[in-house]
Amino acid sequence: MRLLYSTILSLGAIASAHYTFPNLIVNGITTADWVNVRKTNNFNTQAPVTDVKSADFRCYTSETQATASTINVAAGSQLGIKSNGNIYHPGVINVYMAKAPGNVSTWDGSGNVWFKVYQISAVTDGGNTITFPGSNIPSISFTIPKNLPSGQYLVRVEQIALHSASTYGGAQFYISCGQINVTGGGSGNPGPLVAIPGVYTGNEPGILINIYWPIPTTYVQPGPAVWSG
Ligand SMILES: *[C@@H]1O[C@H](CO)[C@@H](O)[C@H](O)[C@H]1NC(C)=O
Ligand SMILES: *[C@@H]1O[C@H](CO)[C@@H](O)[C@H](O)[C@H]1NC(C)=O
Ligand SMILES: [Cu+2]
Repeated sequence: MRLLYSTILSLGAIASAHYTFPNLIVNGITTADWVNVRKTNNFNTQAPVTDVKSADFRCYTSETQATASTINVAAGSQLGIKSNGNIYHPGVINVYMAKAPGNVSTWDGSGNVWFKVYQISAVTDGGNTITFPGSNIPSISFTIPKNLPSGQYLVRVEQIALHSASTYGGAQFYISCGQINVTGGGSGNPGPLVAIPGVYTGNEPGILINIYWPIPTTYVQPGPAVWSG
């Protein structure tokens, strides 16, 4: 009986566990938890942000007030962002970056400064199926554009979990901001630039959506176009 009870308890813990993004992967090496990523409010609870207009929608650090150490990443190389578990909820991924005017450690990322560098959208086929290639993966990896100007940046990942997104505020955002120093960059002009929060209203067809029934015929990825350099 006791065994059964503790099994049920731990199943409950797993079901509500969610996930965070505490690590970067630079030159193939995974950084330690919350060293190069600002420690988010949910480092313990792993609970998502659901208010796209809240201050925490940017880096989710209102309680921790965290900053991080800045790690060098060469332009043109791969940057990974790792979850503390499988990214198991069905959903899509966006990665945004913003260039700090000075020391990124003391910068809050406010203003129309964010551009999108990467996304993993949903795959649809006109209404038979919808699949999520950005789910059930342990990490996200993308190329820092070769002609991105050198300097210090915030890198913000969001996974938009869509399993309960059919009512307003139901989409769950799993967010982290890392701090990187891009080296050997170029003279590109990243854009379009958006503010975070501000980029979404919560009514976007890719955020307020029932992914189960009827199966969506198309999917519109939230946010601006990816700047690929
Ligand atoms: C940036 O600010 C942090 C926190 O105040 C400090 O520890 C770090 O030395 C500064 N880095 C540079 C390059 O000034
Ligand atoms: C960023 O990289 C440049 C070029 O290697 C270096 O001079 C600078 O000190 C680095 N800044 C930080 C904050 O790491
Ligand atoms: Cu969850």
